[in-house]
Amino acid sequence: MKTGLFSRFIPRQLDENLNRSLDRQVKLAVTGLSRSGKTVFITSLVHQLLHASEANVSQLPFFRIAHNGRLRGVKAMQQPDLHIPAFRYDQAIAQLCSQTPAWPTPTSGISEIRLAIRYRSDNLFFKHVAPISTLYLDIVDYPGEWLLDLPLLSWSYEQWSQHTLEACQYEPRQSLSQEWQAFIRTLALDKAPTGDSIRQASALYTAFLHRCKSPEYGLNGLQPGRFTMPGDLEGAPLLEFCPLPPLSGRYTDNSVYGVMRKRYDSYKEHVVKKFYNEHFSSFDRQVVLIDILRALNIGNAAFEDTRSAINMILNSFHYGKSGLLSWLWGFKIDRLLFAATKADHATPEQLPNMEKFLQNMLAKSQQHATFEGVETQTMALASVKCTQAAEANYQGRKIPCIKGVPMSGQQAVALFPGEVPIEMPMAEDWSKDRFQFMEFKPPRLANVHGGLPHIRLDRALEFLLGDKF
Ligand SMILES: Nc1nc2c(ncn2[C@@H]2O[C@H](COP(=O)(O)OP(=O)(O)OP(=O)(O)O)[C@@H](O)[C@H]2O)c(=O)[nH]1
Ligand SMILES: [Mg+2]
Repeated sequence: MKTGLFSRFIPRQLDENLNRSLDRQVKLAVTGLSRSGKTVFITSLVHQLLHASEANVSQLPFFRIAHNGRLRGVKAMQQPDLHIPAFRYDQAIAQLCSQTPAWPTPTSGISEIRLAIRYRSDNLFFKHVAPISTLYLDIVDYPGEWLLDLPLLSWSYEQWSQHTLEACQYEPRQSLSQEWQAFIRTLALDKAPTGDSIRQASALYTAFLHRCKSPEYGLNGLQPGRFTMPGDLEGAPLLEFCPLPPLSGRYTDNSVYGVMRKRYDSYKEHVVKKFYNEHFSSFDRQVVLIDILRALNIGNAAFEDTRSAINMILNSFHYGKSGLLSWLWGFKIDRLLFAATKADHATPEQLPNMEKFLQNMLAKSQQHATFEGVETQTMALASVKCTQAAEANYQGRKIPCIKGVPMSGQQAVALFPGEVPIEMPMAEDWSKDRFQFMEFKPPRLANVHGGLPHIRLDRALEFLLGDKF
């Protein structure tokens, strides 16, 4: 899964690797399930950096290099992989900062951005030899659905089928998968497929995944990722297969089971491995974005599903300390930030709860990373703050609330969206309407160059990049 030794010695690769070994380049993995806030996070991060050296240093008080005046300027550069589309920062920012602000369009393919960050070194040696240094920052954006494919790399077709069919023994998957399961029970798995049974089985399976993904159920652990977000593979036969129950007897490659299995292996080889090798095999830093409030809103099943999907994905990354020869042996992630996104959906005094909740939710993954020598942090943040803190009178008492324009409305409303628990709710603690975290429109900004309003994005930047300057 790592890049071959030979390819490391072609000049451009060597140059890139040397830059990384000398701490002049950082590859940041922005990881998160679909709709967790990756594109908005990248857009806001780029926007904050591009404007950081202007008059608005007060926007990023905890990003030290900006605050102490050592940041000379930041520029978007041509990205290293010319065959990959550029991240459309300009489009996303135009949508966010228009007269009627809108959220960026959901992502349907891969894109990449490289930033050159110029700064004044305060290193005792470099200060005299090369007072102005440049750090290159590479970020990739992609649809969250595709992340769920990474675990497939270590699963055989039989293992994946077993995993999926086991999950379908529980609600809501059990009811939602009825039609597909009934259809595959009619197939003679060890015989050659008749008519277009393979296509039909895969269409029913895909329809099942789409139902699981709908806002009503909000499930995330849906594989293969391209079935619900095909990108440029829309309609390709590579996407026509589905899991099947185990077959005890012998079967040929031309049987239903053999054909499905072969397509699964091709999908892994041509889609997942390519995606992993090109974009996910070599990161230095990682931020994992999690929309815990949405998961809490939908209910127990969605919450458990989100938790297991994230833990599953985190197993696909390399964690540990990268040494001086890391360009030879492969890069590893040495800083990992777990971030609860959209913190502006909760009242400000709930932020510590959000952070503790996230710590409890991902305790196992965090412990694993810490054991491997990775520095980890947990943070509640908002890439774009859409609400203001306010107070409301309720039965003669003042209670904290937030004020913002809901996605479905035109006027600002004030509301108390609910208390974020610290511990994981037990199955019996889930009651309908316990949480009412609402989605908001982006704010209308008077001055775009002042930087987008945010919550703790500067702390995130400091944790992810601060030690590189
Ligand atoms: N209030 C608030 N809402 C946010 C914030 N970030 C994201 N959102 C909301 O979450 C939605 C999804 O954000 P995206 O950044 O597009 O999510 P994504 O992870 O890129 O999603 P995919 O591209 O589908 O994988 C947005 O359309 C907003 O409604 C934030 O900082 N504050
Ligand atoms: Mg996106």
